[in-house]
Amino acid sequence: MGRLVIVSNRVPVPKRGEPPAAGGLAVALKDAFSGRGGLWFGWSGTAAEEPADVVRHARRAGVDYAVIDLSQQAYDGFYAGYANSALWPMFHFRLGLLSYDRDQAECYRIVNRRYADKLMPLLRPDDTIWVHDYQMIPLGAELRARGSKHRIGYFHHIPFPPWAVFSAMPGSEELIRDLLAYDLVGVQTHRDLTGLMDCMAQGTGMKLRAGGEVRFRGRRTLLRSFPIAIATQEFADLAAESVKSAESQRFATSLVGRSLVIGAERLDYTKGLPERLRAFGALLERFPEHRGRVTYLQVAARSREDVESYKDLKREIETLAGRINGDYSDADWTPVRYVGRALPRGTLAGYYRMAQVGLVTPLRDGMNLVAKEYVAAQDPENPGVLVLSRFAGAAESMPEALLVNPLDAVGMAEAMNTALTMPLDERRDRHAAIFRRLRENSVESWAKSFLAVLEGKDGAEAAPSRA
Ligand code: GDG
Repeated sequence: MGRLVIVSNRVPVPKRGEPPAAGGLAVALKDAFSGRGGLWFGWSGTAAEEPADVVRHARRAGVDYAVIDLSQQAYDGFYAGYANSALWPMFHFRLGLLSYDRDQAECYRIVNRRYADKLMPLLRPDDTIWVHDYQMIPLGAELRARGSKHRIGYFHHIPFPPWAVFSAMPGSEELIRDLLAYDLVGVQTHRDLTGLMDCMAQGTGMKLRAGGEVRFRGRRTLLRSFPIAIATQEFADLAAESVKSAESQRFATSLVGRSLVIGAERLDYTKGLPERLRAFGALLERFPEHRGRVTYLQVAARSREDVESYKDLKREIETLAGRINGDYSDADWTPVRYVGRALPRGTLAGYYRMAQVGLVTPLRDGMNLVAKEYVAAQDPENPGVLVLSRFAGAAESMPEALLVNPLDAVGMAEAMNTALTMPLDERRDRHAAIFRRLRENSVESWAKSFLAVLEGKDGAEAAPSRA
């Protein structure tokens, strides 16, 4: 078996003497490398005025890590520009926030070309290449243009809208052709797969074959959904341990017997934070019995602060939180506690376990791992209730959560009230059903099933055709 080569925008290069990264792709792909070794390639996370044109290496447990810097100009155009000001809003159905600039789009392509130039000499003929996410869509085509005959797969972590939305993007046909350079394109959910197939059919004018297969210029591309998972038991153990810490105990004391409602995410307009705050305000207005009895902790980790729409969002959230606190606080009770930075993973896990209600209410989300982590963190004997947006990919596999439309503040307030007053038996039943499903779908099997299809080893599929 050849090596596995992962390409992602950020590379979790392990630092000497530090434990491996605790979250994200590093956990998901930990086992995918074992037994075959590999290479993880991508951006260093550094934008320099004069980027060193060298690929920096580290090697750990059979895996080479290779990263390159970006120039400040490339970073602005590629990352803050086209990827996060045009692709990100479009893929999340937010055409009103889509800001397209031809130079930035060109910069995105130049960066992907540079990645292909730097990656190509590092490849061996029998490598399997797995490219991650929207920052890298053209990479497969760029590698093919340089003669790559490898199996190359692409996984799209964020939603995939139908053609009616996708085609609003200038250059949409080109993006579809880029995807056709891959042997396998994976998305998170059935809903995303429907969007992807619609874009493939309408963007190329071709008919799709049964089973999600496109043939274009002698190449076959498979289209599949692979819902991403978490390391459920590990997270459950982390939460159970963390809740015993002095820090968690201090937090519990500060709640003085009040119920805790929690939300935690990157500060991003797709996550529905203003809508959620308004809904919490509606809860206090319409269900006055909760006044003085519920505390809502919102953790909002900073993200993409150099993108304009994110700055506006921060101001809006601070204003809303301030207004609710102004309207309802007492001398000894603050309804909204707002932490505007990331908390350590263990701390967060403990707080999830202490919360009677987990609010995960994005306007759109590929999957949303917080929804899964919140359920994993609960005490099965006395679990909290997940209030989940129907627009999160996670909703497809969590029908026992209280599903809400985040645009309906009163509906969300009602769901919060239902969650806060739900009898123990019902909470246990709902939790047990979701928890069982989380354990059945491990993060290891997510990576394995993607690679099995890509490498033609899933039994049902023949190996993807070569160009
Ligand atoms: C993209 C897609 C898809 C959050 N706040 C803190 C913190 N987090 C951690 C969470 C979770 C991770 O960050 C966020 O993952 P999500 O899935 O919720 O969201 P995105 O970052 O938007 O991820 C998404 C995902 O890719 C994977 O495919 O599910 O739909 O948008 O693990 O716990 N971690 C720490 N402190 C925080 O304050 N330590």
